[in-house]
Amino acid sequence: MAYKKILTVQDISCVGQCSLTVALPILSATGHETGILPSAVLSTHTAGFTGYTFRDLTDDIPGITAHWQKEGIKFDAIYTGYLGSAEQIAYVKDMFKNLAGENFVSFVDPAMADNGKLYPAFDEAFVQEMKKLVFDADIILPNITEACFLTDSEYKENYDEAYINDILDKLHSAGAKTVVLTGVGYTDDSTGVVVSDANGASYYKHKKIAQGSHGTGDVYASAFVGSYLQGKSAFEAASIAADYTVRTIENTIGDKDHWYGVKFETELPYLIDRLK
Ligand code: PXL
Repeated sequence: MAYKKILTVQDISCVGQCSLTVALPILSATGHETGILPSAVLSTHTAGFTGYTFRDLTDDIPGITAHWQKEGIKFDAIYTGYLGSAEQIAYVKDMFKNLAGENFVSFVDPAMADNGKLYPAFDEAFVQEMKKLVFDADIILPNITEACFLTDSEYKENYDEAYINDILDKLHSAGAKTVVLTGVGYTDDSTGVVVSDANGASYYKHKKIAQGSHGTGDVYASAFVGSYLQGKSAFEAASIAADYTVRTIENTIGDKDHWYGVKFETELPYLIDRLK
């Protein structure tokens, strides 16, 4: 098994099973050392809760990274998720340069939108900054909504392969290397993921669970990053992460009180088994 040193940059939603409270356990379960850089601290995530607190940690980041540089700390990979401000995007770009070890891989989940809409904390200025980061990264994991914002494409609920290929072409033309496009479904009862790079695109189709779930983008991206860094190809990692995420959703539906996230913890043994 590989043992990589990863830095993940995303928020701490203290309650709600997303971002760091999902990424850290999943990356640990996939066998990697994980350093964290919290972008913000929220009492809960912003999808469905109201009145949450939000402490932006942008001003702390330069001091933290400067200390790491002084200590000579480098990472095999950096994986970014939900960021606390547009200003943080430039800081992350610097991290890709200053904290990169040998054979470094950067992963960006442009966690900013879903279902055709930006999350409450973000605006068009954030999208413009995010464009600078995604086209600098080795692997990006947008959902269709995020891919539309990144390529100035119209968001559609119903679409065909030509629509998806057009978005992928635009992402690659703008500089994207490997794209893992999530939530791509061509039938009512299926969804899937397209992995696209300079050699072409492959589609992994899987079961769609009717009920929408929060935090599954973070579960998916974390499982992908952990699996990829275990030496799986992007397509294998995308398939493993998809199968794992489906299981976490299936594990949660039926529990009405658990509307805010998925019970990903009890499926970790499955993910670990898939990596053996
Ligand atoms: O799962 C994405 C995410 C992460 N962090 C915060 C969020 C969301 C989605 O809404 O609100 C704070």
